[in-house]
Amino acid sequence: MTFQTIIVEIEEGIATITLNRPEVLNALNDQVFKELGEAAAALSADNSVRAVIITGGNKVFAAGADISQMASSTAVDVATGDNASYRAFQILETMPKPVIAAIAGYALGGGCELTLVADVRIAADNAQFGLPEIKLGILPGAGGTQRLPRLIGAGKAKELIFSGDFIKADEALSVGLVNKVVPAEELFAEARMMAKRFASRGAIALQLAKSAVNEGLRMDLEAGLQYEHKCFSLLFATEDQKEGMRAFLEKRPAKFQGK
Ligand code: CO8
Repeated sequence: MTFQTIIVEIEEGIATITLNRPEVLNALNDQVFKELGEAAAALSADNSVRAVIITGGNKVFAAGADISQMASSTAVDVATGDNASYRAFQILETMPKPVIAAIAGYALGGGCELTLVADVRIAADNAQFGLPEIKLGILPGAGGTQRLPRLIGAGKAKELIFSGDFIKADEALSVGLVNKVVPAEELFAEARMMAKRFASRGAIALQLAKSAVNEGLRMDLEAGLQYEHKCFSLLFATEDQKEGMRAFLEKRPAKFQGK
C-alpha cells in the first residue's frame, strides 16, 4: 500500500500506520483523512493482519487538523464537504481488530481526537494532549465533544474542551485518557508487545468483544446485555471456542485459527 501522507507497514501480522507530514507536525488535511480511511478499509479486509498500531513517529503524534486548509473554509464548505475525517474515523473505530495508538509528543485537536478512535492508547512520557480548537474559535469537531466525555467523563472533558489547555502524559494517565505511559524510547516496543498479545487471542472472539463494547456504549444497559449475549452465543459456533476450552482442559496453550 503506497500513500502520500501516511506509511503503512505490515510485519508478522501487525500493521503500523504512521502519519507522515513531519514539516507541519503531522497536521491532518483531507488527503490524510482520505488515505487513513483507505488504509483502514484495506487492513480491515486483510485477514493476515491481526492488530493495527497507529502512530505519528517518535517526535509528534499530530498537531491537529491542518489549520491552513481550514482557515478559508465557509460554513457551507464545512457542512457540504465530504466530511473525510468523520468517514475515516468511523472506519478506524469499527475495524474488526484491535487498534492501538502509540503517541509521542503532541496529540492535539484532530490528533487527540484520532487517538480516541483507537481501542487502546499508549503514551510516551513526552506526550502532550489537548483540544485547543476553542482558541481558534471552533470546537473539537472530529468527535472530541462526543468520544472524550464517554472515555473520561463529562467534567474533565469539558475542562479540556473549554480551556484548550494541554495536559502531560502522567495527567492523561490519571484521568483515563491513556492506558499506559512508558519511557519514550520504549513506546514502539511496548505497542508491538501489546499488539502481539492481542493477536495471539482468537480473532473472532476479539472482533465480537470489540463490537460488544463499542455497540454496547451506544445502547442502554439492557439492550447492551442482550447484544453481548448474542455475541457470546455466536462464539460457540467457532472452532476457536472448541480449541480454547479443550486446550484449557488438556493444560496446554490454545492454538487459535480464527475460525
Ligand atoms: N495545521 C497546520 N500547520 C501546523 C499545525 C496545524 N494544526 N500545527 C503546526 N503546524 C505547522 C506550523 O505552522 C509550522 O509550520 P512553519 O514551519 O511553516 O511555520 C510547523 O508546523 C511547526 O510548528 P511550530 O513552529 O508552531 O512548532 P512549535 O514547536 O513552536 O509549536 C505547537 C508546536 C504548540 C503544536 C503549535 O504548532 C500549535 O499550536 N499548533 C496548532 C495546534 C492546534 O491548534 N491544533 C488544533 C487544530 S484545529 C483541529 O484540529 C480541528 C479538528 C476537527 C476537524 C474536523 C473536520 C470536519
